[in-house]
Amino acid sequence: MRADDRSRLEEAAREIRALTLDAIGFLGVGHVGGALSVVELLAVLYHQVMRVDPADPRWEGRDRLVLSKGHAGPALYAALATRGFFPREWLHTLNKGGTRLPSHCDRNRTPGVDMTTGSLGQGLSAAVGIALANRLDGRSNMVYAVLGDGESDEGQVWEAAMAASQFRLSRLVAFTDCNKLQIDGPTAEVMDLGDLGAKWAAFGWYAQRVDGHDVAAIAEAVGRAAAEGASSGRPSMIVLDTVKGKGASFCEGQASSHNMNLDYETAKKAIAELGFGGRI
Ligand SMILES: Cc1ncc(C[n+]2csc(CCOP(=O)(O)OP(=O)(O)O)c2C)c(N)n1
Repeated sequence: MRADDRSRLEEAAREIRALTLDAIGFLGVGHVGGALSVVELLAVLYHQVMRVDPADPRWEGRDRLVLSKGHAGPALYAALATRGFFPREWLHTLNKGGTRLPSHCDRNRTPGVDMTTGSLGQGLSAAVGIALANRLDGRSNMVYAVLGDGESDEGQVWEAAMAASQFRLSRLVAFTDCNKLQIDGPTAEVMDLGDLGAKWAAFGWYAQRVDGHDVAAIAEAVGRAAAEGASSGRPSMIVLDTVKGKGASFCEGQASSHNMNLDYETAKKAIAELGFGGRI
């Protein structure tokens, strides 16, 4: 990746992180940890990889994203706002009455949200369905899905994995946000997933594992996934090594960041630490 692209994407990620903290801090409560761990991924997808049109969010030719770990909605809203899907001011309506930005993703409420999610385990099945529909319609759109590592305890994830492989969904690229923590503590203690990459490979997927906070590594892995799909027909899984609460010193790496009270002063301090004090 060119140095200017890398710094542009890193800046986008910093801004998405700051806006996510601002939105949750303004509300006072939310899923801080699992939102902050997918920020670099969302920056790469919405500012580099995905074909989307913010002026026409339902454009049929767009690539789709299913944020299966729908509790990370605030990070997706921040990414969509930076891409111009809606005014940044909307972020201060997060999860308030009448909002178009509910805590969990709702495709009928938010411009740019492609699938309603929040009930964990279901998103990959939806992504499989979208990819099959694209094929029937003769479209070449890519479909992306983002799963949590804790979410991967759900059996439905593995049913969808088998279906994607069986139907050779070459334009499906999924990510696991492997932040090693879930609601009840360390993933390894709740339900040890072992070598996730090996598991996905055993289900017939092309599996990679990269640093989920390195924008260049993510973008290059997505490029390899697309090339592999075109040549072998296999769907792709990119396991992202991430840190829950990444970039917020008050909660980084802590299981308690999963869903926490966040007063606005603490949020603003963390935003200042990111270099955005007074700028958002
Ligand atoms: C079917 C279902 N069961 C339980 C929940 C409650 N829940 C929300 S987030 C979460 C933990 C998910 O862990 P992980 O996928 O690792 O998320 P992350 O750490 O990335 O936030 C749980 C159990 C849910 N949303 N859906």
